Amino acid sequence: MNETRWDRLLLNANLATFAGDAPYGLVEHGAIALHHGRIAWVGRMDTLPDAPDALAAVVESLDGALVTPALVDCHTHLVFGGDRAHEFELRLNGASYEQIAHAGGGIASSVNATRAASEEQLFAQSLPRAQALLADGVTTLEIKSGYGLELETERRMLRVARRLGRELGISVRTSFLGLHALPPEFRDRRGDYVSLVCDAMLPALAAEGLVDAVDAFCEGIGFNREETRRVFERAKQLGLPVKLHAEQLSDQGGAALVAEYRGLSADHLEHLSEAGIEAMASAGTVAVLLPGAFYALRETKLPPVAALREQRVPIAIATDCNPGTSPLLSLRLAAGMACTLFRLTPEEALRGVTANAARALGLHDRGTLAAGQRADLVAWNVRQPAELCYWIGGGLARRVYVAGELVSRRKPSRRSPSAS
Ligand code: DI6
Ligand code: FE
Repeated sequence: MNETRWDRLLLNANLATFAGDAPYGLVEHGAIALHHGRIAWVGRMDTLPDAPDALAAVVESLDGALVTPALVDCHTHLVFGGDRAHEFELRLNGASYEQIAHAGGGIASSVNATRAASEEQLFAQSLPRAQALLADGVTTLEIKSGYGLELETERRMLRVARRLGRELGISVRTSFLGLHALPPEFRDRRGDYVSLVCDAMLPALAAEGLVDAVDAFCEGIGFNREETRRVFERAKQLGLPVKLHAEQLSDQGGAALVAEYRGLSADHLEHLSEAGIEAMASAGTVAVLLPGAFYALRETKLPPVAALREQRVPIAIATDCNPGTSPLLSLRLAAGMACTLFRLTPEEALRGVTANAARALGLHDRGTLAAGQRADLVAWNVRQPAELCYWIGGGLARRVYVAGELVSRRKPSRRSPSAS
């Protein structure tokens, strides 16, 4: 056997590479070679340097299936105890998210359920959620803490996040979200809680290798700019990148603050101002839009997509998977909602769950199909990229590869849904 042969060669694919200038970076009648966990070659089949069998140990035809980079979900709160279906009912009866939070529900009720759950229970409850995302094409997943609000439970959440990555064989990036809500035991002692987060919790969890980035909820019902700045300063000292829940329910100037720290992303952004956009544009901070929360809260104020485009701020889309405002288990559906609700083009939405989502996590080795990138990719049961945003529901991911290895496989459907 020829030692220099590629591990695997996929033929007859419609490749949405998100590299190059063509719409979607599309390469029709394409081939893609995987070797040692990386993409070794991408291009049109008729430009392959030799006969397929001479080039690779395993050769497979995809019969014209669409292949994309595997999806990257860059904002989730996927690890939590319990659920909040009851609050869903309350909201349908007219209660607002903020009213429920003020009455002791909301994030606080998930904090109680999460504190009460053992590590094993938290893992068992979170695993099916991560599996659902994976089955729908996600192989890189950000997971935040923030339902513990004390050291032990925050640690437990982050350990569960790491374990999900290990056991599912996917990439998990963790964010410490100590400033998510004020824990009830610190009522009237806000400053003390912020000090605890900055001086004890964050340094301890960072030292244990559990923190890849630092996030906060900068909002009227969350933390103000000065409190957020304190945790950002500590993150900076520890050499950790920052990101922020900003301008979700009101304009707090959070986007400009996170841009000042050259943050990875500012997320939500329905109430983002022109000044916030400019600050993000000059800092290279990614705008992460979360249509699941917009939908579930029945918001009406749209994020300023046209202005973000104009200022060339990269846009990413994520599920925000969480028990309160976005119990969403499909990133592909989030991309579709970004089109329908926020008027992104399907190409923008799909870049938003691949290349730009990777950038929002500070990862430069994934999110496009190009030689040298990680071989994280999905072969879909559709032919055209726009179909990934167009179909609502349905398990469309045929095969999911992580670092060149098949991790999830569904029966190939002979036809795309459009042909049936
Ligand atoms: N914004 C969100 O979308 C989630 N957290 C946040 O700061 C919601 C969290 C929850 O309601 O449980
Ligand atoms: Fe969130």
